[in-house]
Order: sequence, then C-alpha cells, then structure tokens
Amino acid sequence: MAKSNKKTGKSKGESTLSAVLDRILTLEIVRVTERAAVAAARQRGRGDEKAADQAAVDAMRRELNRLPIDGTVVIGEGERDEAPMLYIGEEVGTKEGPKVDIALDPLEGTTICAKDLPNSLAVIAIAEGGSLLNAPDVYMDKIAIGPGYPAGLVKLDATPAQNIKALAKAKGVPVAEITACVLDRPRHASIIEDIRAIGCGIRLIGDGDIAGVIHTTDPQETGIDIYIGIGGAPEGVLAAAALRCIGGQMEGRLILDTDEKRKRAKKMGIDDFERVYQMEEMARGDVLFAATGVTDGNLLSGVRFAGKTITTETVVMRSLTQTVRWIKAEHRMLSKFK
Ligand code: VTB
Repeated sequence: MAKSNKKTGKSKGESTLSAVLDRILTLEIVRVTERAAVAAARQRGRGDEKAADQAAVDAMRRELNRLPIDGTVVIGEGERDEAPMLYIGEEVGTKEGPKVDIALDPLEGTTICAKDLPNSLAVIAIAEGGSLLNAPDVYMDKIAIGPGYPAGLVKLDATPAQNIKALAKAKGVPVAEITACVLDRPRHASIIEDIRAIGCGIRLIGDGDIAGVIHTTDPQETGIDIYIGIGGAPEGVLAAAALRCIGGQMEGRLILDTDEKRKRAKKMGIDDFERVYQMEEMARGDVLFAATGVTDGNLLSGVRFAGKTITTETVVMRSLTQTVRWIKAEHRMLSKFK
C-alpha cells in the first residue's frame, strides 16, 4: 500500500486513478448512484418523466461534486446547449484527485420509472481521463453477449439470424432456447422478423437497453442471451463499461446519418463515421461501474421506502480486478438524505 505523506495526507502515487480507485471510489460511486436512485424513486409511477429525471440529475450532481476527483463528464445528459446540468464537458468533483472521465445516466429509463415498469437504473462509469469514448448523443447499433464465448463470436456485420445461430451453437442449445433482447421500436421491424424466422424468442423492452446488455451476462437469472439493436450511443458506452467489468462481448457503431450528426461527431474527435467499436475501444483501461435499481428489475430490486428506512440495491464493479459487489444498503431517513 502507498505510504501517505503526513503533511498533505496524500499517498504517494495517488494522482493516478488506479492508486485510489479501489480504496476510495468503489464505495463513493455507490453513494452517487444510490442518491440518484432514491431521488428518482420518489417520483416513480407518477407519470412525470421530467420530474423523475430532474430529481435524479440533481441528486447525482450533488454527490458527484463531493468526490475527490478531477472529473469531466464525457457521456452525460446531453450536449452543453441542451442540458443545464451534467452536460458533456461539465467538470465535477472536488478537483483534489485524479483526472477521470465520467459517463453517467442518472435515470436510465425515465419512461419506465414514470410508469413503474421493470429495470430503470441510476448508472455511472468512471475511468482514467481519455479512456471512455466521447460519443455524441446519437443512436448506436449494438450487439452484446455475456462471458464464456470465443472472441468475435457475434458481429454487427453479420445478420441477427447468423449471430443467434452462432451463439446457440457455442452454447450447445437449439436456437429455440436462445432469447434475444430488442428495444420495441418500429425501426427494429426487420431485425425482429429475421430473429423470429429462425424460431428464436425475443424479449421486447420498452426502454432500458443498458439493463438489456447487462442481462446477457447472466442468462440463468435474466433469461436473456443476446442484446441486438439500435439504442442511444451514451447508453452504449455505459453498457460497454459494465461489460468490461463483468466480461462479455459487445460491438457498437454510431449512426451518423446526417451532416449535422457527422459534424457533432467530428467535434468530439470522431473521423471514421462507419467504425465498429469493440467493447474495449468504448471503455478502455481500468473502469469502475455502478448501477442502483430505481424500479424492480431482473438483477436489482428497486428502491424500497419503509417508514424511516430506505433500502437500495446496487451493483458496483471494476474491470481491473473483475470484482462484482452487490450492495444492499439500508439508509436511515435522516433529514440529510433527500
Ligand atoms: C434506448 C433506451 C433508453 O433511449 O437507448 C433509447 O434503452 C433510444 O432512443 O432507455 P429511442 O427512445 O429514441 O428509441 C432510452 O429510451 C433513454 O432515453
């Protein structure tokens, strides 16, 4: 362990993320997603997506600004002119700590939360500065599977049917025993047709494709083997960060189909508009990821309010060690916990 300097209290080498990551940030980021989830959950089922999102954003920002990091939001609530808080480029943290990239979604699945449907989450990923793909808020074509399969088994450049057949073969089961997760959107009509034509079942989800991707890592528990389709690019980077920690495979391709989108991408340093990003290219180096359930989900229960106690469930993980911690926390209702 690094020796600490008595005068400054800083450990030798603590300017790098790796040195402080596990010791401090693992638990600190749990607080961040817990607070965002609790704030969002107070608005759960009330039909007001905006209010739920705003509550989550406020709470997450407040907590983030207490962290001993020099953080920059690279995936956030939107580009600066459209998001008043936690926008891409916003600096967060106390500045007394390592330079880090932050990808966040204070409330992933605002509609799910407003309707109290399954799998809305408060989500964050932290990595060394320059390690997370700076993606504009456009769509991304994605494919993901869990751990334990040969590298390159599924590819965006193959058809959904080809990918599912390859997966079934590698898993040693008939295609009929594979379940694909797809966002229920008209744009996916042909993907859905292609998948159903080979006798594979589809779980159609209304929102929440970060959860959809994470669910591929535990088919036994979630019933999902593969995620396919087009969702948000920010959600794609966050999902890649999660998979880096648990293991699995993912590819993503930004959909830059207008000049305006290509211009925005260029501003973020993206020159190759057709590029297929591997999971490791979307989230490089040592990555921390945390998600707290807002509504009940397949892997995490939602926030519970019971008199003076609030219960939250969070998964927090780190790519370097691949440690996955499940944290069930009971918070006493002190006036501080808003
Ligand atoms: C997906 C979904 C998200 O955005 O990424 C989706 O998983 C993509 O956008 O929860 P469309 O709704 O336009 O299809 C979310 O719904 C979050 O906004």
